[in-house]
Amino acid sequence: MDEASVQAEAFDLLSTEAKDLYLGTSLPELYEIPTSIRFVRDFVAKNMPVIIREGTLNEWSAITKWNSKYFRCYSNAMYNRKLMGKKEVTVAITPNGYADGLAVKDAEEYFVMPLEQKMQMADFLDTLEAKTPLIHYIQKQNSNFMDDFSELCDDIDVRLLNFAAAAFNKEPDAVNFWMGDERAITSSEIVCYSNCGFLLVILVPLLVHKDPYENIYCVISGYKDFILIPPVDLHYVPRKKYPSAIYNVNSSEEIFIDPIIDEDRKPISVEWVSVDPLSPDLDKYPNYAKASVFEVRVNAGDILYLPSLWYHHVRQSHKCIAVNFWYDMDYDARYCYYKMMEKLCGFGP
Ligand SMILES: O=C(O)CCC(=O)C(=O)O
Repeated sequence: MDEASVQAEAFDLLSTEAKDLYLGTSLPELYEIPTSIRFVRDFVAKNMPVIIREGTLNEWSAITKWNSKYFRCYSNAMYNRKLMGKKEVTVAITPNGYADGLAVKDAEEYFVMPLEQKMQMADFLDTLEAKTPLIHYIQKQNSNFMDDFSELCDDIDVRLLNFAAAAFNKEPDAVNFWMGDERAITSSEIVCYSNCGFLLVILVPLLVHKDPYENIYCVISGYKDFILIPPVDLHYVPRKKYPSAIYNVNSSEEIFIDPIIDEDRKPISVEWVSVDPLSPDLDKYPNYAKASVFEVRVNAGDILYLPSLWYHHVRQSHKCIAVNFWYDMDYDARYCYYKMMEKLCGFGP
């Protein structure tokens, strides 16, 4: 057998063993907050997602309070404090809902990031209600909850998530607020490779991606539909380098794809997943059919534990509101094996 066939057989073995031994065919669900020991033992240690259902978050006042009317208020005499309506928040804007994703300019496929604009929360809500042609999504993954939405902090009692902080043995690196249009499909990835060989680390929202974070994802209103693929299947998920770009507006307020170039005017490239999980091209990527693909709806009041390095693709109901907590992953043996796998697949820098 030649080297490539041995390697393909080894990858298949990894995936079938994982499926048979621990992944199974559907994701586990719990109906109460686990102890941190149980959470570590049954899920974190196995790098296995779990959904905690039955309105686990119902004790957060956010569940009843957070809606357009509440967010539109800009002062509350009773508490003598400012509320959200006039607060400037950062909003991602795209023509197609893919903030980010692949888009074609002059017959070339680019990886395109969203246009980011600051606007008052009330104006953002107007765009959602009007379903404007340009798609608006609050999805800035820089711990935007702590800055743009600090007025809402009292509405979520983070002590409920003590089981996670104890399990990960750290506080979250970022707390992100998500609200947007049902046409938006966004998320984030943290690796970008410049063509000159330097590793640039930038935050770019992406279509299907994986994060170096343990993710505790809490849906407050509406629902989110996740498509999840485990990291042991990375060899079935094709990736490619694309020139990167960002949506921009011209003087006539028209949105266009603006390539991102380095100081030598060469395009900065980003490695990204080339398959669309909503309609995978199996003629082009037949191995993708062998991946374990889990689809799960996370409803208001539910928590999803999304372990580090799992590929994910996320859609949502209109005006869905969520908050998530990113805890830095442990860079342990599992991470080292993962990096080796990436190298064997020809991915990475
Ligand atoms: O809710 C979304 O749109 C994406 C969430 C996500 O990608 C993440 O939490 O890592």
